[in-house]
Amino acid sequence: MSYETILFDVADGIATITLNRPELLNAFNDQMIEETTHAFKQAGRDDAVRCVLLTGNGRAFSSGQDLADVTARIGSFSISEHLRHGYNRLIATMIGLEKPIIGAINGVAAGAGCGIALAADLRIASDKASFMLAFSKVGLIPDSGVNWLLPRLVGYARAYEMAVTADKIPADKAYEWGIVNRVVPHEQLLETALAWAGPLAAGPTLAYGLTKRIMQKTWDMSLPESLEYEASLQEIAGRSQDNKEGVIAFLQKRAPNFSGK
Ligand code: T3D
Repeated sequence: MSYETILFDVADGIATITLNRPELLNAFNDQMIEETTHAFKQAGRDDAVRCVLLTGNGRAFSSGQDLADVTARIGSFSISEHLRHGYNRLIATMIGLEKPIIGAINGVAAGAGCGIALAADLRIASDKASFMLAFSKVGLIPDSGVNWLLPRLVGYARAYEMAVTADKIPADKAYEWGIVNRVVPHEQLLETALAWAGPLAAGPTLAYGLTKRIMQKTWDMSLPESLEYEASLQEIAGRSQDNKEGVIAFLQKRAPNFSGK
């Protein structure tokens, strides 16, 4: 598939997806939702990709749903169907992708753009970035996974505050609240994100993926269930080439050469 609304590049084990409608602050139309979902699926299928970097072109990460598109549809349009066929598939694809996703948040992440930023596993924010649940400004509830992802990161009170005020949470506050892992000067964002992605792309991809799977599932489990699930996934990790290589490398006092398998 050739892309028109995003850029997609694979190098050194890292797939970089760049949201690319800068004149509209990377607002999502249907084509961009479709292409971004396709790119994440492609990154999942390609064994050469072991880490994904998601960022935005221009001064925003994403301003969320393209509101001009919404206006054009009034009358003949079901939001629930739009979510089911669009954002829900994108978020589920990101969450289900068993490779680390780094969000390099270059500017405002609003509405669905905020949900998509939150669906990354790690977030590095430029000091110009901000997070905004713009939904209530247009009379909507949060969607795109926000109601599942955000309270888990910041707790109910802060998540609800963000939803009802629609205030922009600047990068330093987002760091303090646990929304982002790092804040860096704007001009160092991509360089820092790539410096983080490099070692992840050379890491034990299978173990990283299983870790992502279990850390999402244990929210709904009791401790005994979680312990049992750990044991079953560790059985898989423990049979991997990377487990063997990691142990041998340790004993030989050298850096491991992980294959991701
Ligand atoms: O249909 C469904 O499935 C429902 C799903 C909904 C999910 C959602 O995402 S709902 C929330 C949608 N997003 C918003 O409500 C945010 C709207 N944008 C803003 O509030 C502001 O643009 C920002 C706070 C993000 C940034 O403000 P600022 O002052 O830095 O930029 P600006 O001047 O407002 O925007 C620059 C241009 O981008 C401007 O166009 P112009 O005047 O230069 O021709 C603006 O209209 C355009 N733009 C920004 N956001 C959107 C947009 N155009 C369409 N859709 C947008 N979301």
